[in-house]
Amino acid sequence: MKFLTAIIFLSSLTAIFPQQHYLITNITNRNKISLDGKWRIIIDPYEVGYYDYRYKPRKDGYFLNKHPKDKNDLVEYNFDKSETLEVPGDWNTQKKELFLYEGTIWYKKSFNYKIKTGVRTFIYFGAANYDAIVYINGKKLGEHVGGFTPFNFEVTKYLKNGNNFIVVKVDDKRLKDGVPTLDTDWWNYGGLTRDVYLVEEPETFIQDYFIQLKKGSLNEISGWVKLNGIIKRKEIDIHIHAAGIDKKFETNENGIAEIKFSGKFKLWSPDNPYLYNVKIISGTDTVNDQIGFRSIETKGNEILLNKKPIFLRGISMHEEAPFRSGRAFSSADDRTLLTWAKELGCNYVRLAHYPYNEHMIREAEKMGMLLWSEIPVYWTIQWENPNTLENALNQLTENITRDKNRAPVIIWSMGNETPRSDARLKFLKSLIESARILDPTRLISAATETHYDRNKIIIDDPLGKYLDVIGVNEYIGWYNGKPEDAIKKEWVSEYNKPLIISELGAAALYGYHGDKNTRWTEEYQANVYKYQIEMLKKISFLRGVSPWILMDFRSPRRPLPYFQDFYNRKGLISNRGEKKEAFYILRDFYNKLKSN
Ligand code: GCB
Repeated sequence: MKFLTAIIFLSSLTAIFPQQHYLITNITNRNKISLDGKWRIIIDPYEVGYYDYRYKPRKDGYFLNKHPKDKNDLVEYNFDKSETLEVPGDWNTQKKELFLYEGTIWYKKSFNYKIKTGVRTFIYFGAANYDAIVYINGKKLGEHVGGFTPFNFEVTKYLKNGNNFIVVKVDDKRLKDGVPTLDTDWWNYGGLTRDVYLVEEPETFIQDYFIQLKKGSLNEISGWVKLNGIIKRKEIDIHIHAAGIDKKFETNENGIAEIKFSGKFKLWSPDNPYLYNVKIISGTDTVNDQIGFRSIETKGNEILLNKKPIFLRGISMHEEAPFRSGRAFSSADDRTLLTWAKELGCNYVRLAHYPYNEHMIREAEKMGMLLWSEIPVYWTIQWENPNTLENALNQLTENITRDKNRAPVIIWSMGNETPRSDARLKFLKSLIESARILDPTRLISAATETHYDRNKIIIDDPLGKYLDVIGVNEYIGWYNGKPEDAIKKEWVSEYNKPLIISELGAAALYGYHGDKNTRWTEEYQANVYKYQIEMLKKISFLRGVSPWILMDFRSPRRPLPYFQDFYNRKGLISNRGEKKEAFYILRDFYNKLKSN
């Protein structure tokens, strides 16, 4: 990219997403103080802490964290005498009475702070589902919408020496114009579901950067570094000791430096997930990151990783904690899930249907697991509503901003099973255009639906034209037809592009046995997998598959007593970690593919 093009590119980012340039990336390696642990909470189904009795926002809401001035003063709440919840963590699985709760809960945390000169402080939330309004010492910092992406606010001028308090109003009411909308097949886990930190930075600091191999190249790095602060023109040093790189660049008056250099890199791949320590220095700020370099492209029907064709042996996931069935929030949760995927023979995981915790991406990076990363544009959202589009764009931007330097992420998915219409196409096209500006190196996909003409399965969704890889969900043998129908199907595509079957599957209750025609038995599920595998082998343009799903997960759409009990049972592993028969069938298929 020529310098001028880089500037146009970077200013177009700022123009499209003016509010987006606030996110501090690489939180893993930042200088931070954890605010995890117990937070005081007030459950507020009527939002009394926010609205007065005329339903107008109150000036003296719960965010003031008031205490009576004297014995005559009326204050009808008290955080200090209230219950607590653990952060990170969803509220539904921490208290029985909150299991089905959807609404507002106020969180409060007090902490001691010592003001340091020359230090700017930010509060950073890994995620809050769904709408969060954040206050510090009674002052509003801002609001964030979207339950699965990080956000931060600067708090420097609001902090005091000694005791400070943060109040967050978290509301997880489902909304018709939201992203996702009212209807999903997963639990609406509410709360401060991910880590919360205070991040300390110098006056001018390295806020964000893009240091990746240029599309199609195995040795040229192309990207940028962005400073945040007053002294904008500065020198930037980039050291990659293990690759013998030591380069200097200069930022422009907007604090942005274009980065370009070549090197001989050991390439990151599932077989060799090699990470370089990349050190970025600017004045008094130094940021380290562990970055893997690899290329990802398509050519005709092929997906090329580091220029070589690859087949994605995958599995879909939800961000659901193994054994305890709540929102997963720790590296340990994520390692368990990824280890199961490895045992299954996977080199790839579909992180459905929303952005996961940064821990998941970092673990996959170390373990060598390729990833599909998605935003919750799910089923039927409001395609014609500009606010819904802005919301989706915002979530997409935050997801890409956070993970654009992470090697395992190879695909950005724009959504799942969205019904065909002109308005939907326009909506998704604008997401795709933005994704390509934000990250010109990765592949774009979406999980689409096909149409059936007797035994023909036809891939002709007009969205396909704008995707690099076509994702298709199909449930032959569960929602459609009989398991054995799968082998009669002939797949045809209007696009000369790689296909990933992004979902297939059937449900089974672990330990429930019977003949292969009996629903909910492990035998039924295994039989679906057997026929599906036979079908997959015959699709010449198939380059990956991520069956639904690694582990049983909670869903309000699944009330059938005994078999479901509010779990979607399509897991190859139960919510208690027990492997069903179909697990071994898929594992054998993957093992054979590996040895080919
Ligand atoms: C789908 C959806 C997924 C559901 C799954 C099911 O097509 O993409 O979110 O959970 O089917 O089990 O029905």
